[in-house]
Amino acid sequence: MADLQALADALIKGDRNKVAEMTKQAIADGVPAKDILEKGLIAGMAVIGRRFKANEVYVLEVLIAARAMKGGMEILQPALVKAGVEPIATVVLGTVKGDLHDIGKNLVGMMFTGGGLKVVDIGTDAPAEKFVEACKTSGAKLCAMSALLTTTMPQMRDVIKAIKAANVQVKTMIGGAPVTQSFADEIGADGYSADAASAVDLAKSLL
Ligand code: B1M
Repeated sequence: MADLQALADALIKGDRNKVAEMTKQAIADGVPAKDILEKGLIAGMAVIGRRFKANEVYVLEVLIAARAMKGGMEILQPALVKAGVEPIATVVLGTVKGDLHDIGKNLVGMMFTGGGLKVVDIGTDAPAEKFVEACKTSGAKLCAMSALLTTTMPQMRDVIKAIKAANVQVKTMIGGAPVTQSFADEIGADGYSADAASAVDLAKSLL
């Protein structure tokens, strides 16, 4: 019988082949897809998130675990669809206009996916209209923005203004090295988080 704790442990170790193998085995054993997702893959990613927050693991380990998660998800996806398991919600994620930094954003995206959210990644250098359009077309409940430059932080205010002007009903959250809670308060963002692990907790609390 499939051991979901062992699946979580393989993900924590970033062992992509083992994660793929064990996901296949769990499906073959008739374990519900939702349990494989929540007690195996998401549980493993949550541990990585906590360790990352506590500085016990570094970016590279998170990337390797996320790659293993992706491998497992590819195998699990058809079973999830068949079982009617929906993502918790859709999140639009992008780096704001004028800003090409995407390592942190991608990490946040991986943690979001690892937390059971569907991510619509609109990339870098994304103008306000692109965020608004993506939120409208995807039916997202959350719009998440990243900025790494002090010069591009004001773009976040523009995105929030554009969302309000278009009357799109989404919560907004921001992050990135120069961003602070007081800046979030100043521009009317619904939330701010300092790192990728907190970002997924914040996203879930906003939804
Ligand atoms: Co740039 N760069 N860069 N750069 N770069 C910084 C950010 C800088 C601090 C370096 C420095 O001067 N010390 C500085 C910004 C200064 C400032 O404005 N305060 C800077 C500069 C000036 C520039 C250029 C202007 C340089 C030039 O051309 N003169 C230029 C700008 C280009 C542009 O964007 N238009 C530029 C270019 C680049 C590269 C292209 C070479 C490359 C980016 C490659 C890429 O992303 N694909 C690059 C890099 C790599 C860096 C540093 C070295 C590393 C950034 C990084 O990836 N960190 C950076 C210096 C540094 O930070 N030490 C620097 C790792 C990443 C995991 O952390 O992105 O902070 P971070 O993400 C964290 C959190 O911030 C948070 O979670 C992540 C994980 O915990 N987070 C969120 C991020 N987004 C979030 C969103 C959330 C929540 C949390 O919710 C939605």
